Amino acid sequence: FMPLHQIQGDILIGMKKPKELFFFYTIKDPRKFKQILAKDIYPQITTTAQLICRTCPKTGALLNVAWTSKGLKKLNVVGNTFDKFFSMGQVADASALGDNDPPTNWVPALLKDQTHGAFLIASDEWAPVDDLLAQIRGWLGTSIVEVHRLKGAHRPGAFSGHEDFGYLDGISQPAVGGFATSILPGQSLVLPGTILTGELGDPFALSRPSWMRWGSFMVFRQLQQFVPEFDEHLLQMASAIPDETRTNQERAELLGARMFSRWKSGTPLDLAPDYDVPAIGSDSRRNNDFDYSHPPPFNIVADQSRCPFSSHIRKTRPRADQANVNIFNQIMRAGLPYGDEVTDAERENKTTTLERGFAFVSYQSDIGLGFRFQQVIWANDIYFPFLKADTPGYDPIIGQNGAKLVFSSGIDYKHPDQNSAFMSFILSRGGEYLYSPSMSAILDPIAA
Ligand code: N7H
Repeated sequence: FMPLHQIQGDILIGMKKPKELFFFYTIKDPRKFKQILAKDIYPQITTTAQLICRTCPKTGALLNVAWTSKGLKKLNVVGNTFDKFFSMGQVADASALGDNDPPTNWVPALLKDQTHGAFLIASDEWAPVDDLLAQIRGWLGTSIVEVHRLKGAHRPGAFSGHEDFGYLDGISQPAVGGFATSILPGQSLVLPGTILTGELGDPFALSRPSWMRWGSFMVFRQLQQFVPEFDEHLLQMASAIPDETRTNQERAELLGARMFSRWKSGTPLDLAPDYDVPAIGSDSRRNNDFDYSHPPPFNIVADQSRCPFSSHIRKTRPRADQANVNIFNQIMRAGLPYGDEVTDAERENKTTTLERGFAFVSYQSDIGLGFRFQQVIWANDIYFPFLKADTPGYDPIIGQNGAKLVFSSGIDYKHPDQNSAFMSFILSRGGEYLYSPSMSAILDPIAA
C-alpha cells in the first residue's frame, strides 16, 4: 500500500510537461515562509495521486517543492537525515564528482551555496508557469530572495523527447514495487525504498525520523552540452575510419550511437549493432529488452563489437555485466533539456556560443547509492564495468575528469579494443542536493 496523495508528483512518474522552471531561493524570514507555505503554497502542490487521476483534471501549472540541508536548518527542522552528501551540499562535493576543480565553471549563484529551497513549476506553456511563480512570489514577498533559475523545455517539433545531442530519452526507468502495475520487458524492478525514504529497501528506513517516509532525495545538475563540438568530433573521428559501406555521416551516427549504446531513435545497439531499426526504438516492449549478453561464442568479458563497455547506458545500468544486477544503485530520472536550438552560425563555426544542455534531475532514497554511485563509482571509474579484458575508460557522455581529457574504449567500431581520448562534451554548471518531502511532512515539521 502506497499513499499516492502523500508523494509529490515528480518523484515516481515525473510531471512530464514540455515546460518546467527550476527556481532556487534563499529564505530570509522563516516565520513568514512557514505561514505562507502551509496556507497558500501547500494546496498548489501536485501529488502523484493527482497526476494519475484521469477524472480530476488539474488546471494551471503543476508545482513540486524541495529543500536543501541548509534550508531545513533555516526552517528549524533539525535532526539527522542520514544522508551525508545531502548534509554537506553539492558545492563541497563538486571535485569528488569530477567537476572542474576549483569549480570555476559553476554558475556563480550556485557556487555561493546559499540555496535553501526550490520550486519546480511545470506546464504545457510558459504563461501558467510565470503566473504561478508570480503568485507564489507575491505571497512570499521579501521572505525569500531568488538565487538562480533555469527554464527547461522539450525541444520543438520532431525533436520533442530527444535531448540536445539528438538522442531519445526517457525510455528506461525502474519499476517501483508497490507502485508499478506492470513491468515492461527488460525493465528492472526495485524495492520502493530504492527511491522513497522510509520504505522497504531504504537502507536507513529504520533510522530516519518518521516524517521522512514517502519523500525522496532530489539531485539537480545543470549540465551544459557542447552540441556542434560533439557533432564535429564524431565527423572527424568518422573520417579516419576505413568503411566503404557507409557515408561519413553514417559512420558518425554509428560512433555517436556507440557512445550512448542507443541510436538517436532509442533503438538499443545491443539489438541493432550495425544499422538502426527504428521500429525497435518505438516499441516499448522491445526497446529495453536486452542485457548485453549473447549466446557463445560471444564473450561478454571481451567483446565490444556490438556495444562499448563504456557507453552511457551500460555504465549507468550494467545489466548482465554485473552478475547480481545491483538493484540498489538505481534512480528515477526526471530531467529535460534547457536552452535554445543550435543556431546556423554555431553549426557553421562548429562552436557553442549560447548555453544549452540538460537540467538533470534524479530521485533516490540515498544520494550516495543513487546518482553519486552512477556518476563516481561507475561513469568516472575507468575500470568499470569491472574485470573486462580491456579497461573500459570513462562514460563518453557523462564521465568527468576535472578539466582534463577523458578516454573511452570501444567507440571505434573497426578497432573496438582501442581507446579514444577527447575533452568531455558536457560541462557541469553546478547543482544542488535537495529533499522532496511527503505532503504531511511539508505541513509538519517543515511549515510548523
Ligand atoms: Fe543519462 N541523453 O538524454 O542523451 N541518458 N543522460 N544520465 N541515463 C540515458 O534509456 C543523458 C545522466 C542514466 O536503464 C539515455 O531512457 C544526457 C547522468 C541512466 O539502461 C539518454 C545527460 C546520469 C539511464 C541519456 C545524461 C544518467 C540513462 C537513453 C547529461 C547519472 C538509463 C534513454 C547531459 C549519474 C540506463 C533511456 C538504463 C539513459 C542522456 C546524464 C543516468 C539518451 C544528455 C548525470 C540510469
